[in-house]
Amino acid sequence: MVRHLFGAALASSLLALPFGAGAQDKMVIKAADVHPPGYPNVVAIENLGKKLEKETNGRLTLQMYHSMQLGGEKEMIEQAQVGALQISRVSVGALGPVVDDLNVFNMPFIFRDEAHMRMVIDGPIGTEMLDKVSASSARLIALGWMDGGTRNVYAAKPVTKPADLKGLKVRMMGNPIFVETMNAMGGNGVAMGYNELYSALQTHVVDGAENNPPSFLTANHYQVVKVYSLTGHLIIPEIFVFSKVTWDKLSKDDQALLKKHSREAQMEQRQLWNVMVGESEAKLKAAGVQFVAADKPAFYKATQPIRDKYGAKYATLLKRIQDTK
Ligand code: BDP
Repeated sequence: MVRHLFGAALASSLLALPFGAGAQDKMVIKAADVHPPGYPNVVAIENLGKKLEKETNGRLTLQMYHSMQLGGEKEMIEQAQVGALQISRVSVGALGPVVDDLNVFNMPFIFRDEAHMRMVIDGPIGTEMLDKVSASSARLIALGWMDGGTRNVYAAKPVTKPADLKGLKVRMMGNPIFVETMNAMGGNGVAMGYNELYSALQTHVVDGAENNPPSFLTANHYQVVKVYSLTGHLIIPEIFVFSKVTWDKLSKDDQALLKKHSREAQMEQRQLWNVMVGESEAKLKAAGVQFVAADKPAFYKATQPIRDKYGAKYATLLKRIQDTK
């Protein structure tokens, strides 16, 4: 009887081994992005995966679900929160409703230019913000930043000044700050997922949207509306986050490895981004898209109420952002 029990216990513990949550187990890290293969953000995360695979002799591998296979960014964030997905690369715009601290980056005309934004995310403020996300109740570990360029309005007609937006329904990312920003700019902001936008443009549910040149190109929105007005109202960094549920199961060494390669991915995406922006602009122009200069100071002035409303609680941080040179 005793022998029998012992034997059974041994057999079950042996059986349990390959399926346990031990630190040395194999793991497939699922990553998701709304963008297609070849997009800088997708490539940088795939390369992070290749490094992990090499350095752990295949124990850790990464599988990329690109092109909105797992839905829009709201859905991707939710899946990472419950551990159905490990890495979500999303716009800070989409994460703002989950981690309010991030909304400081979601205000219009907060960064002087892209170089300024990069200095902020690469420096102490960037690190503090990643830590804030990880320490929040969002159940996400923030690994790194990416460049999301400058967002400009696109529609069937030029938008050079606030009056041009009158009566236009313009899709914005799902965050109240953006809808209010578009309303302040003179249009009617409509919150909608990126995954719904192409058909919304086609069916005139919205008249236009706003984004950087690589997204305008790769999401094929330029096939529907062909005027790209350089309003430059938003420069929003992007972020990639890791599911905390899964993170807590990783060994300290694996966590450190992920953090190290995340910083490298942040820098690699930057190089790819610089190239992609130039290529996208050329392709858009070749496809007949009209690039139009806009009265940025007028849009800056029109959006002052948004900075006043949302910026008050970030006064100290905003000063540090402005002082970053
Ligand atoms: C793109 C961002 C992506 C957002 C998208 C959007 O890279 O993360 O989902 O804009 O507008 O520029 O939703």
